[in-house]
Amino acid sequence: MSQYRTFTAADAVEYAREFGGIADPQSLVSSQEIGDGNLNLVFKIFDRDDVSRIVVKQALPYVRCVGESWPLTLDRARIEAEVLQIHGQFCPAHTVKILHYDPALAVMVMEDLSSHAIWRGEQVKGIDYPQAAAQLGEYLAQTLFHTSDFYQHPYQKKADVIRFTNPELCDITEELFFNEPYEVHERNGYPRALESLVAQLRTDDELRQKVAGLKHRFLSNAEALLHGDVHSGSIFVAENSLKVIDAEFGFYGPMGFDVGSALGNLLINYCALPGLLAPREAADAREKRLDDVRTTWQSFAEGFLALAAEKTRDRALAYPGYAAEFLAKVWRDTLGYCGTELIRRTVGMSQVADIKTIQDEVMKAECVRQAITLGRTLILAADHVENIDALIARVRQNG
Ligand code: SR1
Ligand code: MG
Repeated sequence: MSQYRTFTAADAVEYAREFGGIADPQSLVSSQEIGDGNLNLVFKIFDRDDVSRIVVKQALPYVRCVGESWPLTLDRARIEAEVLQIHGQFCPAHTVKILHYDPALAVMVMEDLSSHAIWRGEQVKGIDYPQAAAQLGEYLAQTLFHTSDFYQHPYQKKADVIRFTNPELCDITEELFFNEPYEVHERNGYPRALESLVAQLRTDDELRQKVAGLKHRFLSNAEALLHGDVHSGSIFVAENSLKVIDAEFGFYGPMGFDVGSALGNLLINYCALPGLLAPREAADAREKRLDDVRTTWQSFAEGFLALAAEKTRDRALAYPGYAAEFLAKVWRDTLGYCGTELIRRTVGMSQVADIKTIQDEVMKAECVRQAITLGRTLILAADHVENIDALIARVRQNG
Protein backbone atom coordinates (compact mmCIF):
# COMPACT_ATOMS: atom_id res chain seq x y z
CA MET A 1 0.00 0.00 0.00
CA SER A 2 1.32 3.40 -0.91
CA GLN A 3 1.14 6.33 1.53
CA TYR A 4 -1.02 9.29 0.59
CA ARG A 5 0.82 12.33 -0.75
CA THR A 6 -0.49 15.12 -2.95
CA PHE A 7 0.71 14.62 -6.51
CA THR A 8 2.88 17.09 -8.34
CA ALA A 9 2.71 17.32 -12.14
CA ALA A 10 5.80 15.07 -12.31
CA ASP A 11 4.24 12.49 -9.95
CA ALA A 12 1.21 12.33 -12.21
CA VAL A 13 3.35 11.59 -15.28
CA GLU A 14 5.27 8.90 -13.39
CA TYR A 15 2.05 7.35 -12.20
CA ALA A 16 0.51 7.36 -15.67
CA ARG A 17 3.60 5.66 -17.07
CA GLU A 18 3.31 2.91 -14.48
CA PHE A 19 -0.45 2.39 -14.42
CA GLY A 20 -1.82 3.84 -17.66
CA GLY A 21 -1.57 0.57 -19.56
CA ILE A 22 0.04 2.39 -22.47
CA ALA A 23 2.21 0.34 -24.82
CA ASP A 24 4.96 2.98 -24.89
CA PRO A 25 4.88 4.46 -21.36
CA GLN A 26 8.11 6.44 -21.79
CA SER A 27 6.40 8.50 -24.48
CA LEU A 28 4.43 10.20 -21.67
CA VAL A 29 6.49 13.27 -20.78
CA SER A 30 4.40 16.08 -19.31
CA SER A 31 1.19 16.93 -17.54
CA GLN A 32 -1.14 19.81 -16.93
CA GLU A 33 -3.43 20.19 -13.93
CA ILE A 34 -6.82 21.06 -15.38
CA GLY A 35 -9.20 20.44 -12.47
CA ASP A 36 -11.94 23.06 -12.50
CA GLY A 37 -14.40 21.23 -10.30
CA ASN A 38 -14.95 21.84 -6.61
CA LEU A 39 -13.04 18.94 -5.11
CA ASN A 40 -10.07 17.28 -6.85
CA LEU A 41 -6.81 17.50 -8.75
CA VAL A 42 -7.09 16.41 -12.40
CA PHE A 43 -3.98 15.99 -14.56
CA LYS A 44 -3.95 15.52 -18.31
CA ILE A 45 -0.89 13.51 -19.33
CA PHE A 46 0.76 14.37 -22.67
CA ASP A 47 3.13 12.48 -24.93
CA ARG A 48 6.16 13.88 -26.80
CA ASP A 49 3.90 15.16 -29.58
CA ASP A 50 1.90 17.11 -26.99
CA VAL A 51 -1.06 14.81 -27.49
CA SER A 52 -3.15 14.20 -24.39
CA ARG A 53 -3.21 10.42 -23.80
CA ILE A 54 -4.58 9.76 -20.35
CA VAL A 55 -6.02 11.42 -17.23
CA VAL A 56 -4.85 11.05 -13.62
CA LYS A 57 -7.30 12.23 -10.97
CA GLN A 58 -6.50 12.57 -7.28
CA ALA A 59 -8.81 13.38 -4.38
CA LEU A 60 -7.48 16.03 -2.00
CA PRO A 61 -8.13 15.58 1.73
CA TYR A 62 -10.28 18.73 1.70
CA VAL A 63 -12.80 20.56 -0.47
CA ARG A 64 -10.63 22.20 -3.11
CA CYS A 65 -12.87 25.21 -3.78
CA VAL A 66 -12.96 26.08 -0.05
CA GLY A 67 -9.58 24.94 1.27
CA GLU A 68 -8.20 22.96 4.19
CA SER A 69 -10.79 24.41 6.55
CA TRP A 70 -13.28 21.91 5.02
CA PRO A 71 -11.67 18.45 5.34
CA LEU A 72 -13.14 15.67 3.21
CA THR A 73 -12.66 11.91 3.17
CA LEU A 74 -10.25 10.38 0.66
CA ASP A 75 -12.52 7.34 0.55
CA ARG A 76 -14.50 9.24 -2.07
CA ALA A 77 -11.89 8.20 -4.65
CA ARG A 78 -12.62 4.53 -3.94
CA ILE A 79 -16.35 5.20 -4.20
CA GLU A 80 -15.91 7.13 -7.45
CA ALA A 81 -13.74 4.48 -9.09
CA GLU A 82 -15.93 1.58 -7.98
CA VAL A 83 -19.22 3.27 -8.94
CA LEU A 84 -17.80 4.04 -12.38
CA GLN A 85 -16.57 0.46 -12.74
CA ILE A 86 -20.02 -0.90 -11.90
CA HIS A 87 -21.80 1.63 -14.09
CA GLY A 88 -19.28 0.83 -16.81
CA GLN A 89 -20.15 -2.84 -16.53
CA PHE A 90 -23.82 -2.07 -17.26
CA CYS A 91 -23.41 0.91 -19.57
CA PRO A 92 -19.91 0.83 -21.09
CA ALA A 93 -20.84 3.13 -23.97
CA HIS A 94 -21.64 6.06 -21.69
CA THR A 95 -19.37 5.65 -18.66
CA VAL A 96 -15.78 6.88 -18.57
CA LYS A 97 -13.34 3.95 -18.45
CA ILE A 98 -11.34 3.58 -15.23
CA LEU A 99 -7.99 1.95 -16.04
CA HIS A 100 -6.53 1.77 -12.55
CA TYR A 101 -7.09 3.12 -9.06
CA ASP A 102 -5.26 3.14 -5.76
CA PRO A 103 -7.38 3.75 -2.67
CA ALA A 104 -4.39 4.69 -0.48
CA LEU A 105 -3.22 7.43 -2.83
CA ALA A 106 -6.86 8.29 -3.66
CA VAL A 107 -5.79 8.29 -7.30
CA MET A 108 -7.38 6.90 -10.42
CA VAL A 109 -6.21 6.69 -14.01
CA MET A 110 -8.87 7.04 -16.66
CA GLU A 111 -9.30 7.29 -20.39
CA ASP A 112 -8.59 10.64 -21.99
CA LEU A 113 -11.71 12.37 -23.31
CA SER A 114 -10.01 15.24 -25.14
CA SER A 115 -12.03 14.45 -28.24
CA HIS A 116 -15.11 15.40 -26.18
CA ALA A 117 -16.27 18.63 -24.54
CA ILE A 118 -18.06 19.26 -21.25
CA TRP A 119 -21.78 19.40 -22.08
CA ARG A 120 -22.45 22.40 -19.84
CA GLY A 121 -19.87 24.52 -21.68
CA GLU A 122 -21.42 23.58 -25.00
CA GLN A 123 -24.93 24.42 -23.77
CA VAL A 124 -23.69 27.79 -22.54
CA LYS A 125 -22.40 28.49 -26.07
CA GLY A 126 -25.65 27.27 -27.64
CA ILE A 127 -24.04 24.25 -29.31
CA ASP A 128 -26.45 21.37 -29.75
CA TYR A 129 -25.68 17.64 -29.45
CA PRO A 130 -28.87 16.05 -30.78
CA GLN A 131 -28.03 12.53 -29.62
CA ALA A 132 -26.88 13.39 -26.10
CA ALA A 133 -30.23 13.32 -24.30
CA ALA A 134 -31.14 9.84 -25.57
CA GLN A 135 -27.71 8.60 -24.51
CA LEU A 136 -28.04 10.16 -21.07
CA GLY A 137 -31.45 8.47 -20.67
CA GLU A 138 -29.88 5.18 -21.69
CA TYR A 139 -27.09 5.63 -19.09
CA LEU A 140 -29.69 6.34 -16.38
CA ALA A 141 -31.86 3.37 -17.34
CA GLN A 142 -29.00 0.88 -17.51
CA THR A 143 -27.21 1.94 -14.34
CA LEU A 144 -30.29 2.45 -12.18
CA PHE A 145 -32.11 -0.71 -13.28
CA HIS A 146 -29.13 -3.05 -13.03
CA THR A 147 -28.07 -1.90 -9.56
CA SER A 148 -31.61 -2.07 -8.14
CA ASP A 149 -33.62 -4.81 -6.41
CA PHE A 150 -35.25 -5.56 -9.77
CA TYR A 151 -31.97 -7.08 -10.95
CA GLN A 152 -29.45 -7.52 -8.13
CA HIS A 153 -29.35 -10.62 -5.94
CA PRO A 154 -30.68 -9.48 -2.53
CA TYR A 155 -27.44 -10.43 -0.74
CA GLN A 156 -25.33 -8.57 -3.30
CA LYS A 157 -27.59 -5.53 -3.17
CA LYS A 158 -27.35 -5.33 0.62
CA ALA A 159 -23.57 -5.76 0.52
CA ASP A 160 -23.36 -2.94 -2.03
CA VAL A 161 -25.52 -0.64 0.08
CA ILE A 162 -22.85 -1.04 2.79
CA ARG A 163 -19.93 -0.79 0.34
CA PHE A 164 -21.29 2.47 -1.08
CA THR A 165 -22.34 4.10 2.15
CA ASN A 166 -20.90 7.58 1.57
CA PRO A 167 -21.71 9.68 4.65
CA GLU A 168 -19.45 12.69 4.08
CA LEU A 169 -20.36 13.27 0.46
CA CYS A 170 -24.05 12.62 1.16
CA ASP A 171 -23.81 15.14 3.99
CA ILE A 172 -22.71 17.77 1.46
CA THR A 173 -25.76 17.02 -0.67
CA GLU A 174 -28.06 16.89 2.34
CA GLU A 175 -26.92 20.37 3.38
CA LEU A 176 -26.54 22.00 -0.04
CA PHE A 177 -29.75 20.63 -1.59
CA PHE A 178 -32.21 20.39 1.24
CA ASN A 179 -31.16 22.75 4.05
CA GLU A 180 -29.07 25.77 3.15
CA PRO A 181 -31.13 27.30 0.28
CA TYR A 182 -34.12 27.41 2.66
CA GLU A 183 -32.18 29.10 5.48
CA VAL A 184 -30.13 32.24 5.92
CA HIS A 185 -26.70 30.71 5.30
CA GLU A 186 -23.26 32.19 4.70
CA ARG A 187 -22.64 29.79 1.80
CA ASN A 188 -25.69 30.94 -0.16
CA GLY A 189 -25.19 33.28 -3.11
CA TYR A 190 -27.91 34.90 -5.26
CA PRO A 191 -28.61 38.31 -6.77
CA ARG A 192 -29.49 40.83 -4.07
CA ALA A 193 -32.49 41.90 -6.15
CA LEU A 194 -34.05 38.50 -5.36
CA GLU A 195 -33.80 38.81 -1.58
CA SER A 196 -37.56 38.87 -1.03
CA LEU A 197 -38.16 35.89 -3.38
CA VAL A 198 -35.50 33.86 -1.56
CA ALA A 199 -36.85 34.95 1.83
CA GLN A 200 -40.27 33.59 0.80
CA LEU A 201 -38.73 30.14 0.29
CA ARG A 202 -37.76 30.10 3.97
CA THR A 203 -41.29 30.71 5.22
CA ASP A 204 -43.24 28.68 2.66
CA ASP A 205 -44.60 25.89 4.88
CA GLU A 206 -45.93 23.75 2.05
CA LEU A 207 -42.64 23.99 0.17
CA ARG A 208 -40.56 23.23 3.27
CA GLN A 209 -42.66 20.13 3.97
CA LYS A 210 -42.19 18.88 0.41
CA VAL A 211 -38.44 19.51 0.64
CA ALA A 212 -38.40 17.62 3.95
CA GLY A 213 -40.02 14.65 2.20
CA LEU A 214 -37.47 14.77 -0.62
CA LYS A 215 -34.62 14.89 1.89
CA HIS A 216 -36.15 12.02 3.85
CA ARG A 217 -36.34 9.87 0.73
CA PHE A 218 -32.76 10.83 -0.17
CA LEU A 219 -31.71 9.67 3.31
CA SER A 220 -33.63 6.41 3.34
CA ASN A 221 -34.71 5.08 -0.09
CA ALA A 222 -31.87 2.76 -1.15
CA GLU A 223 -33.30 2.03 -4.59
CA ALA A 224 -30.21 1.95 -6.81
CA LEU A 225 -26.52 2.79 -6.94
CA LEU A 226 -26.75 6.44 -7.93
CA HIS A 227 -24.10 8.51 -9.61
CA GLY A 228 -25.13 11.13 -7.07
CA ASP A 229 -24.14 14.27 -9.00
CA VAL A 230 -25.48 13.97 -12.56
CA HIS A 231 -25.09 17.50 -13.89
CA SER A 232 -24.04 18.84 -17.27
CA GLY A 233 -20.53 19.49 -15.90
CA SER A 234 -20.13 15.76 -15.16
CA ILE A 235 -20.96 14.80 -18.74
CA PHE A 236 -18.64 14.83 -21.75
CA VAL A 237 -20.16 14.95 -25.23
CA ALA A 238 -18.91 14.59 -28.80
CA GLU A 239 -20.67 13.93 -32.06
CA ASN A 240 -22.66 10.80 -31.36
CA SER A 241 -20.95 10.13 -28.01
CA LEU A 242 -21.68 10.84 -24.35
CA LYS A 243 -19.57 9.83 -21.33
CA VAL A 244 -20.45 10.34 -17.69
CA ILE A 245 -17.59 11.08 -15.25
CA ASP A 246 -17.20 12.11 -11.57
CA ALA A 247 -19.20 9.64 -9.48
CA GLU A 248 -17.72 10.46 -6.07
CA PHE A 249 -21.16 11.32 -4.66
CA GLY A 250 -22.35 7.80 -5.52
CA PHE A 251 -24.44 5.90 -2.97
CA TYR A 252 -27.62 3.80 -2.79
CA GLY A 253 -30.46 6.32 -3.02
CA PRO A 254 -33.72 7.15 -4.80
CA MET A 255 -33.54 6.80 -8.59
CA GLY A 256 -35.40 10.06 -9.08
CA PHE A 257 -32.46 11.92 -7.56
CA ASP A 258 -30.18 11.09 -10.50
CA VAL A 259 -32.89 11.63 -13.10
CA GLY A 260 -34.09 14.84 -11.46
CA SER A 261 -30.55 16.24 -11.16
CA ALA A 262 -30.03 15.59 -14.87
CA LEU A 263 -33.29 17.30 -15.88
CA GLY A 264 -32.71 20.13 -13.41
CA ASN A 265 -29.43 21.06 -15.04
CA LEU A 266 -30.99 21.07 -18.49
CA LEU A 267 -33.70 23.36 -17.15
CA ILE A 268 -31.18 25.70 -15.48
CA ASN A 269 -29.65 26.11 -18.92
CA TYR A 270 -33.14 26.73 -20.35
CA CYS A 271 -33.67 29.51 -17.79
CA ALA A 272 -30.20 30.99 -18.44
CA LEU A 273 -30.26 31.02 -22.26
CA PRO A 274 -31.90 34.46 -22.68
CA GLY A 275 -28.94 35.89 -20.75
CA LEU A 276 -26.37 33.96 -22.77
CA LEU A 277 -27.43 34.29 -26.42
CA ALA A 278 -29.08 36.79 -28.73
CA PRO A 279 -32.93 36.56 -28.63
CA ARG A 280 -33.46 34.41 -31.75
CA GLU A 281 -30.61 31.98 -30.92
CA ALA A 282 -31.78 31.79 -27.32
CA ALA A 283 -35.33 30.92 -28.40
CA ASP A 284 -34.04 28.16 -30.70
CA ALA A 285 -31.68 26.81 -28.06
CA ARG A 286 -34.50 26.80 -25.49
CA GLU A 287 -36.63 24.59 -27.76
CA LYS A 288 -33.70 22.21 -28.14
CA ARG A 289 -33.23 22.11 -24.38
CA LEU A 290 -36.90 21.22 -23.91
CA ASP A 291 -36.42 18.48 -26.49
CA ASP A 292 -33.46 17.28 -24.42
CA VAL A 293 -35.60 17.22 -21.27
CA ARG A 294 -38.32 15.23 -23.05
CA THR A 295 -35.89 12.81 -24.69
CA THR A 296 -33.87 12.20 -21.52
CA TRP A 297 -36.99 11.23 -19.60
CA GLN A 298 -38.49 9.16 -22.41
CA SER A 299 -35.24 7.33 -23.06
CA PHE A 300 -34.84 6.59 -19.36
CA ALA A 301 -38.47 5.52 -18.86
CA GLU A 302 -38.69 3.35 -21.98
CA GLY A 303 -35.28 1.82 -21.28
CA PHE A 304 -36.17 1.10 -17.67
CA LEU A 305 -39.50 -0.55 -18.55
CA ALA A 306 -37.91 -2.64 -21.30
CA LEU A 307 -35.17 -3.83 -18.95
CA ALA A 308 -37.73 -4.55 -16.23
CA ALA A 309 -39.85 -6.63 -18.62
CA GLU A 310 -36.88 -8.58 -19.90
CA LYS A 311 -34.49 -8.91 -16.98
CA THR A 312 -36.23 -8.52 -13.59
CA ARG A 313 -35.00 -11.34 -11.37
CA ASP A 314 -37.06 -10.71 -8.25
CA ARG A 315 -40.23 -12.79 -8.58
CA ALA A 316 -42.50 -10.33 -6.76
CA LEU A 317 -41.13 -7.24 -8.48
CA ALA A 318 -41.63 -9.00 -11.83
CA TYR A 319 -45.41 -9.09 -11.31
CA PRO A 320 -47.09 -7.44 -14.32
CA GLY A 321 -47.74 -3.75 -13.75
CA TYR A 322 -45.38 -3.29 -10.80
CA ALA A 323 -42.47 -1.77 -12.79
CA ALA A 324 -44.82 0.81 -14.31
CA GLU A 325 -46.21 1.65 -10.87
CA PHE A 326 -42.68 2.05 -9.50
CA LEU A 327 -41.73 4.23 -12.47
CA ALA A 328 -44.62 6.57 -11.62
CA LYS A 329 -43.04 7.00 -8.16
CA VAL A 330 -39.66 7.69 -9.80
CA TRP A 331 -41.37 10.34 -11.98
CA ARG A 332 -42.78 12.16 -8.95
CA ASP A 333 -39.37 12.05 -7.24
CA THR A 334 -37.71 13.22 -10.45
CA LEU A 335 -39.88 16.35 -10.51
CA GLY A 336 -39.16 17.11 -6.87
CA TYR A 337 -35.40 16.60 -7.10
CA CYS A 338 -35.35 18.54 -10.36
CA GLY A 339 -36.91 21.41 -8.43
CA THR A 340 -34.38 21.20 -5.59
CA GLU A 341 -31.50 21.18 -8.12
CA LEU A 342 -32.88 24.34 -9.76
CA ILE A 343 -33.05 26.07 -6.38
CA ARG A 344 -29.77 24.88 -4.91
CA ARG A 345 -27.80 25.86 -8.05
CA THR A 346 -29.23 29.39 -7.99
CA VAL A 347 -29.72 30.18 -4.29
CA GLY A 348 -27.11 27.92 -2.70
CA MET A 349 -23.35 27.49 -2.84
CA SER A 350 -22.90 25.50 -6.05
CA GLN A 351 -23.45 28.08 -8.75
CA VAL A 352 -23.06 27.00 -12.37
CA ALA A 353 -21.51 28.51 -15.49
CA ASP A 354 -24.90 28.83 -17.20
CA ILE A 355 -25.77 31.59 -14.70
CA LYS A 356 -22.27 32.87 -13.87
CA THR A 357 -21.51 33.55 -17.54
CA ILE A 358 -24.41 36.02 -17.89
CA GLN A 359 -22.82 39.47 -18.01
CA ASP A 360 -25.86 41.71 -17.60
CA GLU A 361 -26.77 41.77 -13.90
CA VAL A 362 -30.44 42.63 -14.49
CA MET A 363 -30.78 39.79 -16.98
CA LYS A 364 -28.92 37.44 -14.65
CA ALA A 365 -31.36 38.21 -11.84
CA GLU A 366 -34.30 37.59 -14.20
CA CYS A 367 -32.89 34.20 -15.27
CA VAL A 368 -32.27 33.22 -11.64
CA ARG A 369 -35.79 34.34 -10.74
CA GLN A 370 -37.16 32.01 -13.42
CA ALA A 371 -35.07 29.09 -12.17
CA ILE A 372 -36.19 29.62 -8.57
CA THR A 373 -39.89 29.94 -9.43
CA LEU A 374 -39.71 26.90 -11.71
CA GLY A 375 -37.94 24.92 -8.99
CA ARG A 376 -40.60 25.89 -6.45
CA THR A 377 -43.42 25.00 -8.84
CA LEU A 378 -41.98 21.56 -9.57
CA ILE A 379 -41.44 20.73 -5.90
CA LEU A 380 -44.98 21.78 -5.02
CA ALA A 381 -46.71 20.24 -8.05
CA ALA A 382 -44.71 16.99 -8.29
CA ASP A 383 -47.73 14.85 -7.44
CA HIS A 384 -49.92 16.58 -10.03
CA VAL A 385 -47.69 16.81 -13.12
CA GLU A 386 -48.87 13.69 -14.87
CA ASN A 387 -46.31 13.19 -17.59
CA ILE A 388 -43.50 14.72 -19.62
CA ASP A 389 -45.91 16.80 -21.75
CA ALA A 390 -47.36 18.30 -18.59
CA LEU A 391 -43.84 19.10 -17.35
CA ILE A 392 -42.94 20.88 -20.59
CA ALA A 393 -46.22 22.84 -20.37
CA ARG A 394 -45.36 23.91 -16.79
CA VAL A 395 -41.90 25.05 -17.91
CA ARG A 396 -43.41 27.15 -20.70
CA GLN A 397 -45.98 28.66 -18.33
CA ASN A 398 -43.15 29.70 -15.98
CA GLY A 399 -41.75 32.02 -18.65
C1 SR1 B 1 -18.57 21.28 -1.82
S1 SR1 B 1 -18.95 20.41 -3.25
C2 SR1 B 1 -20.18 21.37 -4.01
C3 SR1 B 1 -20.82 20.71 -5.17
O1 SR1 B 1 -19.85 20.36 -6.14
C4 SR1 B 1 -20.07 19.03 -6.59
O2 SR1 B 1 -19.94 18.92 -7.95
C5 SR1 B 1 -21.46 18.67 -6.12
O3 SR1 B 1 -22.44 19.08 -7.06
C6 SR1 B 1 -21.55 19.42 -4.85
O4 SR1 B 1 -22.87 19.62 -4.43
MG1 MG C 1 -18.01 16.44 -9.54
